[in-house]
Amino acid sequence: MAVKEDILRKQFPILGLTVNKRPLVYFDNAATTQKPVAVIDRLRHYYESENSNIHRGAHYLSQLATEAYEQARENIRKFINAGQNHEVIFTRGTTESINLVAYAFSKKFLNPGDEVLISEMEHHSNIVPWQIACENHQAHLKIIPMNEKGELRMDQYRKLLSEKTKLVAVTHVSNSLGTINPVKEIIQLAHQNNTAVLVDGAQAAPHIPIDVKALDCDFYCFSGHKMYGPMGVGVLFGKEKWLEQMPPYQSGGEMIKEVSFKKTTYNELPFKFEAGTPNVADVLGMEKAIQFILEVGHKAIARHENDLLQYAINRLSELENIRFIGTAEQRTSVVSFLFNDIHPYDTGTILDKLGIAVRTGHHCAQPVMDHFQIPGTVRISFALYNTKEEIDVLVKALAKVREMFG
Ligand code: C6P
Repeated sequence: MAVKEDILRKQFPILGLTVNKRPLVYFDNAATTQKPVAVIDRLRHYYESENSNIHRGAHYLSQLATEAYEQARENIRKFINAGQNHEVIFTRGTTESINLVAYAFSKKFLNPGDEVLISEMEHHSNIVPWQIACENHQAHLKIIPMNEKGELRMDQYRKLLSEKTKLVAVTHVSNSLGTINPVKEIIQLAHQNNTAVLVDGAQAAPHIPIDVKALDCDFYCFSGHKMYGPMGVGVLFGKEKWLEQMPPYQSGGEMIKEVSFKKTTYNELPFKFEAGTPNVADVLGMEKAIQFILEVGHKAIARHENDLLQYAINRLSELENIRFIGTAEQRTSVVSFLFNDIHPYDTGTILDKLGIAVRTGHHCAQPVMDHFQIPGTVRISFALYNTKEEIDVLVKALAKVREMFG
């Protein structure tokens, strides 16, 4: 790591907790990461010294908060290498970002008989909005299948693309399998077919650099809380050419230019898609989280997390009767498994008694569970502050789980 492990961990106060009389081992980072002091302090500073509603305020605090909010937009634009500030829309998170596109893009561009293509490994947030959109516009939802390793079947993808395909929506990294999808190739193929692409980056943003220009994606979505930032805030990147043509998603204050009872005109980008008072504090917290990631460095993060992933796979493989779900060649930070025919929930409950936080169940990816014909998995997911010692603690704890369940 660019920063020493113990110094880095000290920046996350919650990691010092004991849970059930044991030092907390937090392996639920795909659900949400913990927050560094810098982010917590940023929120405090905002509410102590800057709090005000933004835009159109004549007073000092309003100008201060507006400047901070718009500077955050600029810094986040740089982080994802978007061309223009107004292509960065602040939302409540990935779910809202996808819903915005599913509603507004579909309203403008999806017609009866058209198709939307998603993959078998999507999170429910990138399935249900498209089901609803297809239902509303008499379009069809098509599914790119995956293989037994949990990799997308690109041969099938090529076959599914047709002149009817209006949009492809795929996850950059699978939350249940850890697979990193070849999104660049997916986008190139879609564009050759005149099809727009939305990338769900919820599980990518904390681990790999995002370059929306290099990807050439039409939309990219992520959440602050999965990348060391606050909950309740996220980003939708959208190419200007689409955002300009799409109708508003929500309406009210801020998104209008002029309102009369006869006719209302809409504000310019990005405000057209930011109705109501925005979540200023959490946008600033997310900006701080991004600064934190950049300070540690993407290379150092990747090196450390890949080390952890490899170490976890090796150590867990020493256990008898462990079945890994998701063994893609390209993967990051997630290990999903079943252990000794013990129900994942039981494994998770015993691990919790031993101070270890893991997630169990279908991980909001029920089609993935259906594919593998399982009820769910035990999922461990890493962040930059996890250690190999914690993996050793987990392996020991799993031996105890086996003793208890025979
Ligand atoms: N996955 C997990 O434990 P929100 O809730 O809007 O911040 O993110 C939704 C979402 C969308 N796409 C992917 C790939 C995701 O992993 C998630 C959230 C959490 O895996 C909660 S179920």
